[in-house]
Amino acid sequence: MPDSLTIPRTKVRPKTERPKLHKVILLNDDYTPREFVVSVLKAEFHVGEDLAQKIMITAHRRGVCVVAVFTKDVAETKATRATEAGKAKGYPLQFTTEPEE
Ligand code: NFA
Repeated sequence: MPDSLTIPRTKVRPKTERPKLHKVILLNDDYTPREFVVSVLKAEFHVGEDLAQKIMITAHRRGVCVVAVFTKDVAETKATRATEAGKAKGYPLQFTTEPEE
């Protein structure tokens, strides 16, 4: 019998699938104060003042802005926590998630 049929491969190809990333998206609204949006971005997403301002103003002008990407669970947890932070103050602030292409 030829070796190719009897000798098992010893070099195993490491098959590590990357988890699909999900975007957290900030939605604009007419009521949540800009400074509050910035404070939530800093607290929940650990971005600095300048980037938080940039994300907030982009959502304000364009309607939506991608905040960051994470694994599905982390994205959903952060979006929920950030939305709850607004709700706790009576604001309609909303964060959603969607899978990356
Ligand atoms: N549009 C809000 C305002 O003018 C600010 C805002 C920005 C809210 C981004 C939500 C998201 N006060």
